[in-house]
Amino acid sequence: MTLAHRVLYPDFLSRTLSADEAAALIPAGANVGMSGFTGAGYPKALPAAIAAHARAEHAAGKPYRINVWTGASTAPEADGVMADADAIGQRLPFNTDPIARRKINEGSIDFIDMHLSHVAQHAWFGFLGHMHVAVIEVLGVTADGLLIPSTSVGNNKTWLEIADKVILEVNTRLPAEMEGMHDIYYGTAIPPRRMPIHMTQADDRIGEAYLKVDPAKVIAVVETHRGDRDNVFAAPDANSNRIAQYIIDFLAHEMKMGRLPKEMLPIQSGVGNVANAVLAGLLTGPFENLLGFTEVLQDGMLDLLRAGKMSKASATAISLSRTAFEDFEKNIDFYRERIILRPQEISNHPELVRRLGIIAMNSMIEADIYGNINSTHIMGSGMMNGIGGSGDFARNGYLSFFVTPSVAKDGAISCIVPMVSHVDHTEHDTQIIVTEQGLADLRGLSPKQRAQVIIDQCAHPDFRPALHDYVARAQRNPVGQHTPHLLNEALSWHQRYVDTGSMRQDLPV
Ligand code: 0RQ
Repeated sequence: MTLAHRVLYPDFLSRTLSADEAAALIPAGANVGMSGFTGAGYPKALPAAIAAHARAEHAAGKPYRINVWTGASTAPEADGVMADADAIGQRLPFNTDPIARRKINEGSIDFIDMHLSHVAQHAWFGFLGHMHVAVIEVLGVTADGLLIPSTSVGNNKTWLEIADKVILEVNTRLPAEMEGMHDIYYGTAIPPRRMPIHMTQADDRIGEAYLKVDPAKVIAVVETHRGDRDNVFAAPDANSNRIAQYIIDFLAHEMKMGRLPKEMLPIQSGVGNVANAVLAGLLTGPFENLLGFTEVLQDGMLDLLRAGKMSKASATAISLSRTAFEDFEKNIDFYRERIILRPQEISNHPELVRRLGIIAMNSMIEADIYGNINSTHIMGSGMMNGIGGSGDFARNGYLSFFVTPSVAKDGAISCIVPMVSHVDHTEHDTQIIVTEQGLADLRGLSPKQRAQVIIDQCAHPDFRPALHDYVARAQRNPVGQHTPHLLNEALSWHQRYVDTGSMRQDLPV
């Protein structure tokens, strides 16, 4: 399909430029809002052109960096190429690209790690500064000038509204038949007296199928003909399967006890292998007519939809492996009836997460004995990916799970520690912690009770004695017996790892 088949608004066709020509319109220092969420719907031609432009400017002795705001992570063709060319000054709100991660941790990219539901509103509150240019991937433009969104919606609605200028990347490879799958809500406003969001079911449609843009702002239309990155997953390993089974057994028990309604509650699932293992477990589990209310729809949820186990899924992005995407394209009429893609301010909205009673499942780096969670930092200082949507769902969900294997780096690191080296989710937001060792249900427990349950159920046996010893000695500390700690030791496990390459106490410090 050519650009002329996708862009039916004649005025835009006359604004067609090459990616290089369009990149040259973005000045150094610009705040640029890009589409893209978890490897879906990101611009594929402009970032490489921006990187080439930056290299040429640097070679001529001119500084050139732009600030890149997206929905969430993109791909090597976007974050990767721009970071490699030192074209990114500031980056928000989430990143998984290894080159960008290295530059963030070296200090050459300023990274702002934000709750994904906050990004759009903080931008239109004016908290982040002025947006100069938006670069948005779309699947087409209607004869009326409305934009057919791509495989992610993310913050595109907001970027199109607040940017001075807009560059549209029209992707002629991704299926135009996605038209009608999106639900763009235009009812958000600045306080005071905001209206409630009228959604009472995860599959309610409350908006419109198209994004709007002021045609006067569109300075370039660029064609691209490439699919999203291949979001491939390893098959769930033994640990992931055990974690998944604990969660499924727990949900079944909660239902039996009358603490979960018979029809279940909508499911949010983070990304990664454990998340996919839980979804795979649901495929053969006892629950029917499931609903998804999540941010990223991955292979596991597509499987549930195809099998009829899940009736509808709401997300802001559809991020699939190549094989799953082929199935999605082939059966697009089936999936269009069952998938709703919304702006991330809605897919992750705390008001909706709480009202709908979402069951939230997210992975973490480490938890401490009292239930504080670190989702983002390695040894307190190095950034991994960012908090993403985990906080939007964890604080407001009906049930909130955090999962991890009990050890990392071949057993050198305990993922259950005396005190987390960075806090993303406090003890107040954590209800259930699960590792391959077991499940700790922390609801209704005091800090001291939580410590016993977390150590006994979730810590690896190799680290349990040292954790119990820490707690026992902390409980003899006269300073405070509510959340007993030994401040001079609380982070010593991390320091030992930094010094020796292992948290194990049998190694010399
Ligand atoms: O490092 O690759 O160098 O070996 O951390 O660990 O076990 O592969 O875990 O891919 O499931 O990611 C929390 C990062 C988990 C992810 C996190 C090392 C480990 C490895 C990755 P290597 P795994 P996963 C929805 C919700 C925040 C955002 C979120 C994440 C690497 O889930 O980014 O939840 N979450 N979003 O070796 C030091 C420890 C460690 C450790 C693991 N305790 N100390 N290193 N590692 N545990 C999605 C969005 O919001 C878009």
